[in-house]
Amino acid sequence: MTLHINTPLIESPALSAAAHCTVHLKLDALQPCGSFKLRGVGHACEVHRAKGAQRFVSSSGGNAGLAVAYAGRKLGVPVVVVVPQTTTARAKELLEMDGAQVIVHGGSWQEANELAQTLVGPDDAFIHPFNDPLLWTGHATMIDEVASTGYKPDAVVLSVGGGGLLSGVVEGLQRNGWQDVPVIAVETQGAASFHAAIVAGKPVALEAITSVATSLGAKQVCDQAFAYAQTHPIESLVVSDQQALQACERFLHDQRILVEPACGAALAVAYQGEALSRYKDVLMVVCGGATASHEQIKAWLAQP
Ligand code: PLV
Repeated sequence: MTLHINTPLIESPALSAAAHCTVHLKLDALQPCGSFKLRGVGHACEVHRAKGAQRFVSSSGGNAGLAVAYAGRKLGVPVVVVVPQTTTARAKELLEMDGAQVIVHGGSWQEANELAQTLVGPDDAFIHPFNDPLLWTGHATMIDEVASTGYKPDAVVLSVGGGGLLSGVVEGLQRNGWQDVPVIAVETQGAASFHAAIVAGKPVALEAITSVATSLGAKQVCDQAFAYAQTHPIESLVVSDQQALQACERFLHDQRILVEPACGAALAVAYQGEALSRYKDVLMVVCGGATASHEQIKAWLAQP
């Protein structure tokens, strides 16, 4: 038994037409908490509970926090989530709906995270939003599920925030013998910390996050994501906020599923037309995200 579910893998005629190649969607937007995060977070929470953790502490006002809240409720372990002031009312409402205690602190994830660290007692487990091998091992199940269907893609497209999803997907590719399958790692301008690491030759901190895709807003990627860029074929792409937002709108129209701009970033690469046309068949990781309403996405799109 796992906390995450085995999500549908479907071919999308609409995205295939736009991308000039066959596009398969791994629909992790359909996880119970609305994003892929439950794979890694659920795995980490189960391991910590088995070791006797009495409480889970998280520092994410985003989808990682929602996954911890869900996992805690399912495992009967209390959860406290420290969120920055920038966290949307919707995200707080979802966290509380899952029974988590929400503490608002600081102007960004960094400050919320600092307070969260001080709350971690000897019987608590801290669940990091992206930098933890337990998380990556859980995220890798996404590729196990794809491989178990007998389908092998020519490339995988995904979004990068702190690099946990990227690290998990590469772990999954490698443990299924798919070292030859390249990954296209997509970020938005203003949240492009993986791209900055590739340019600098080492993980570096961005001065600020200026993208609306706040779920991609880790100022620096984890070392593992950068290390994989040295050993696995990974291409780094950056799209604009407008491209990510338009991709959310088109995806809602095409597939009737609402995702965050964080996920729209990866989708935008398919909707751009040319970027994927050199491949025959591409796997699109629809990572999801539950913290942006459709009204919010429309309001962002209307901004100049
Ligand atoms: N969101 C993290 C980290 O934020 C969080 O705290 O929820 N797509 C969605 C919908 C996400 O929520 C995230 C991460 C990502 C993609 C990127 O995943 P990562 O951080 O593992 O690269 C800063």
